[in-house]
Amino acid sequence: KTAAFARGQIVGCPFSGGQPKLGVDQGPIHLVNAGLIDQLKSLGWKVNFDGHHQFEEVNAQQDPPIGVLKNPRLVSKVCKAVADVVGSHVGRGELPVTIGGDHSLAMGTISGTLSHHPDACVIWIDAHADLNTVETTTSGNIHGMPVSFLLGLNKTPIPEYAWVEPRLTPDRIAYIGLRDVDAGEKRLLKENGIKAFSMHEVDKYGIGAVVEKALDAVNPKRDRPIHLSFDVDALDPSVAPSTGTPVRGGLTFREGHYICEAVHETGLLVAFDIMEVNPSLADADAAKATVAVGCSLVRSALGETLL
Ligand code: NNH
Ligand code: MN
Ligand code: MN
Ligand code: MN
Repeated sequence: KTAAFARGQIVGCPFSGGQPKLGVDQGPIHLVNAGLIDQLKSLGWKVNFDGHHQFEEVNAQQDPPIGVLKNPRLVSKVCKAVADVVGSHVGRGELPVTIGGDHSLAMGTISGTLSHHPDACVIWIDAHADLNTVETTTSGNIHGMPVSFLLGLNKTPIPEYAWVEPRLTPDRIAYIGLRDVDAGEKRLLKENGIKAFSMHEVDKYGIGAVVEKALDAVNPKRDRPIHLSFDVDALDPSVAPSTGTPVRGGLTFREGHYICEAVHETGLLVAFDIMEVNPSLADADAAKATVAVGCSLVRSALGETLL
C-alpha cells in the first residue's frame, strides 16, 4: 500500500463533555483551520473531510450524574456516534484521523476500530492512564475512564454504556508517557498486567527502545492492526501548553514525533486520534504552538519523514 493511493478521513469531533473545561471543543476547528488537510494531501494522501460532526446536545437537566459520572448520557451518545463513523471508515479501508475534543472520544474511536479489527492493538500516549472505573474515579470526568470501558473492567454495569463491547484485552494496550496516574489506576495496571512505559522508562531506555518494547508487548508478531491514540498532554507543557491538564516532565517534541514516525513505519496503523488540544487555555502564541504540534504529530503518523 503506497501513500499515493491511501485514503484518509478527518473525523472532527468538537466535544468537551468528558471533562469540565470549556474550549477543548474548539481544538478540531483550529487544527483544520491551521491547514491540516492540505498538509496531509501534500504527503500523498487522498483526504476527505465533510465538516466537523455536530453532536446533538442532551439537555444538561436531562443528564444528571450517574453515580459520580458527569454528563454520562451525552458522553455515551457522542461516543456511540463516533464509534459508528470510525467503524464505517475503517471498514472501507480508510484511515480515520479523529481530532478532539476530549479523550473520552477514544471510547468511540477504539470501539469503531475494534468493530472491524477485533484483533487490533492500542498504543495510548498520555500523561494519564484514562483507566479509571466507575468504582475508582474520583473526578467523575469520563475522559479519565475510556480504557476501563474498552477493557470491560467496570464491575457496576451502566445501561447507558452497554453498547461498548469490551473487545480490548490487557495484552493489546500499551501506554507511553505516563506521569500522573491515580492510585486506583496503578492498581488496575498491575492487576491486569498492562504494559505501561512512564516517563521514567522513557528516561531510562530512550524513546527508540520504549516504542520497540511497547510494540513487542502488544504486537509481538507485527501482524495486528494498530490504533494510535495520542493525548497532547503526553507532551511536556513547554511543547503543548494549551491542554486541560498539563503535567510537567513530559515527552519532548522529538519524542512525541518519534512515536508517530515509528508506528507509521510498521505499516500497521489503521486509526489515529489526536486529543485534548484546547486553544482557549494559555495565551495566543501557546495555543498556536499547540495546534501546530498537533498538526505535525498527525503528519508524522501519516508518513512525513525528516529526509
Ligand atoms: N486521572 C484523572 C481523572 O480520572 C485525570 C484524567 N485527565 C486527563 N486524562 N487528561 O488524559 O480524572
Ligand atoms: Mn463523516
Ligand atoms: Mn487522555
Ligand atoms: Mn491526559
